[in-house]
Amino acid sequence: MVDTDTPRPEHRGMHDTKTPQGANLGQIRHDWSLAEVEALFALPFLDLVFHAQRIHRAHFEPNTVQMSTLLSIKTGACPEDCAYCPQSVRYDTGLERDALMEVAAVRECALRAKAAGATRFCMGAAYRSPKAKDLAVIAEMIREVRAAGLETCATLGMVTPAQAEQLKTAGLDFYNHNLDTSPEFYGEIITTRTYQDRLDTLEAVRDAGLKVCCGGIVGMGESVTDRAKLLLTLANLPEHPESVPINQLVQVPGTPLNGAAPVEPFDFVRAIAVARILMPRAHVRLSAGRETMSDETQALCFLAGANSIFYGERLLTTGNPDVQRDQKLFARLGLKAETRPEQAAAAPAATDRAHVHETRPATA
Ligand code: SAM
Ligand code: DTB
Ligand code: SF4
Repeated sequence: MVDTDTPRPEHRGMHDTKTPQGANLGQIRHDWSLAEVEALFALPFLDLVFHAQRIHRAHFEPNTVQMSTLLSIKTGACPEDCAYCPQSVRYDTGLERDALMEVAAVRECALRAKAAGATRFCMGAAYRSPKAKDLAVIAEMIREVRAAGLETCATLGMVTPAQAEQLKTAGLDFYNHNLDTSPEFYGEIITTRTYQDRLDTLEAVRDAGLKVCCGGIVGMGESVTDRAKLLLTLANLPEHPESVPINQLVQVPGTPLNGAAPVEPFDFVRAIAVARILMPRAHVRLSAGRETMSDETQALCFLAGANSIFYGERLLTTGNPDVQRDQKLFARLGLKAETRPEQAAAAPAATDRAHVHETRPATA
């Protein structure tokens, strides 16, 4: 169990991150228990955010945010039944369908995203899993986006080990595939593929040498325990995802989850903070949901360890704050955009990794 005592002034320093088992918060671990993660969620808000921010500063340059731009390269008519998703063929959301885009058009969008300040370009397709002929075209898109000087990410549904290899060969850097929620709540949201299917795709992606982008959604009617179980599942994977998107549900009329009880902003911030504590080296992305979020809530998310956003006025099919609003927010908070790793060589991150130890379960 995590020590929930509020640190007294004379005890500030390392002591306030000790758990009764002696494990310091901030270690890279893959053996979290549900009780420990639930205890983090139960911490007083300020203690939780304090721990998250301290851990964040031990691993990342503070005040720096990675910026990814999304593009829907194939829109709508998806056979899956994800209850949150405007792109499922099963729900009448009035969304216009679009076939797979032309490579040249994708390249144009990538160049615009780069000019606006993004460092990563994420191509999303409304597939259950990609077909061979589409994957060949997407491989070409990946080559073009890479040649334009951007990191590449794709989210195309389930992939086999061979497909993951093909994407890696094309130059893909990251593959996004979310677990979305806890194994227990999952069946309330999606019935057309299993949690194990998702874990299998993540394994294929990891085995192919791709970086993993995997997170979930808050605000679908799940309990705090479900949020804890989602983050526990991610943290106890053999390797932590390099990128952890925490989405707030974007409610879309026509989807079954339209009208779900909105998330209390502090609870959303808590999910960000726990993700940061459990996965200290991951980029935690404040993902969907920013359009309706106040600047103050976003600032709390950054304080709680979020250090990545989707940048540009569209997510896949729904809105996102426009570039002007984000630039103004960054200026108000003194935030700066993260440069790509190779660009950052001259300015190493303020890391303090000497004390970091990996703790894995014997079976991992
Ligand atoms: N079809 C692919 C798949 O499901 O893996 C890729 C695209 S899908 C839109 C990627 C992720 O976006 C989903 O797993 C979900 O976490 C997130 N997402 C989709 N609709 C959302 C919504 N309305 N609000 C928040 N997140 C959403
Ligand atoms: C992720 O976790 N969120 C992004 C990205 N990965 C693909 C998608 C959010 C989609 C929000 C609804 C839409 O715009 O269609
Ligand atoms: Fe299809 Fe992906 Fe939407 Fe699910 S989340 S309906 S798989 S596009």
